Amino acid sequence: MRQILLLFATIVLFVACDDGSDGGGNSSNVNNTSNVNNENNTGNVNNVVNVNNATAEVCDNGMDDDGDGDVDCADTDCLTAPACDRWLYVEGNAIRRADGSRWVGHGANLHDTRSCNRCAWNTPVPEEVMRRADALVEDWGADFIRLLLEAYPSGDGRVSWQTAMDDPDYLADMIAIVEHIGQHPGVYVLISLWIDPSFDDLGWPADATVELWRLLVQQFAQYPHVLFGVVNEPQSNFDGSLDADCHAAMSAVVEAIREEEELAGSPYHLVAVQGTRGWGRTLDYYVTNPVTVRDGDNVVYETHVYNPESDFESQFVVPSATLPVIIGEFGPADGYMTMDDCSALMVRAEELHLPWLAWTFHQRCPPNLLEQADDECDGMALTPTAWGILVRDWLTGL
Ligand SMILES: [Ca+2]
Ligand SMILES: [Ca+2]
Repeated sequence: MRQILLLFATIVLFVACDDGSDGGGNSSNVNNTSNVNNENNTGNVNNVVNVNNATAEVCDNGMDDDGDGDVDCADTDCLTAPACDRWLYVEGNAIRRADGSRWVGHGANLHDTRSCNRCAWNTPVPEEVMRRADALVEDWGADFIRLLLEAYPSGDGRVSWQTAMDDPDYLADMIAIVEHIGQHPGVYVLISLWIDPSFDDLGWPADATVELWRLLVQQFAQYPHVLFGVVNEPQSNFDGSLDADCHAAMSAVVEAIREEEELAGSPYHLVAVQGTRGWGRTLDYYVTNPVTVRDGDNVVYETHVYNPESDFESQFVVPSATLPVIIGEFGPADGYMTMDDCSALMVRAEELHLPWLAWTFHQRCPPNLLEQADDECDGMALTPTAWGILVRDWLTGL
């Protein structure tokens, strides 16, 4: 809306300044007639627009200046305002807010409009993703969301499936969703490439992934509530023999992100690199070989925990002693992790100040936080499963 108002203002200004180019002083001239109307007719629609446009939101005065119902940092006009500084930074193994306080976000994974391939066959409904984000924040108490971008190499009947590089409408939807999440004060969103045709056979980023990240950073550079998650899960490599190669592939993306941020003149966002093996689990290699791009500034390390409590020590307790660690996924999975293990994780993560994201705020992408219901792609009842109740109670109790 703000851009439309500015456009109106620009048209009015252009008309007002145009009378020198057509011989001047000709009262029958259409442009001059417009000038008269603008200056004298207070009922003129353009003048009304100008009045509104002149009252922009001031982001630190405690008032709703532009009358849209949102005050200061709660107003989207202030999303990138210095007065509402939401930039995070890494210091040692800690993630901190701009004021130096420790940041420990908690929340869940949230799928894009394709919705874990459940809604890729329907017309995209970005408002549904926004509605779920709102419920996660307002009803469940989350202040951290991992937004999962999914794309496929071919449509196979899907309505929506291409990457943000090839589908401008999809990219526009993702921008609208990220902006919407940013309207919640203090809420952060980890934009994560979850399923992407550019990944190689081991789920690593490749050249086309780097190019996609360049585009995404160009779009999201100015948003301080945004973190970037390079890929989903580097797979296999169980003996770690490919760790150095995976590290190099991750570093290439970090390098490209930093280059784009520097071009955009933005601070460095937190960039999450994922464990080098076992479906993103293992952070060992980074402990001895942290990412060194731009001295490793604002790089964080993401692990996915579907493991018994006995694995926690090696999986995130030891790595987080020196690295800033984010638990990007966890949840009950038969044979891997019980509900009790999940509870134990939340206790341990709290002691260690580790952000976590439960898997997943969805009804068909197990372990599910939501029960299945009608109208899954638009308006479904958001009823928690037993796993959902455990997470919600933790979030609302924190
Ligand atoms: Ca204000
Ligand atoms: Ca306002």
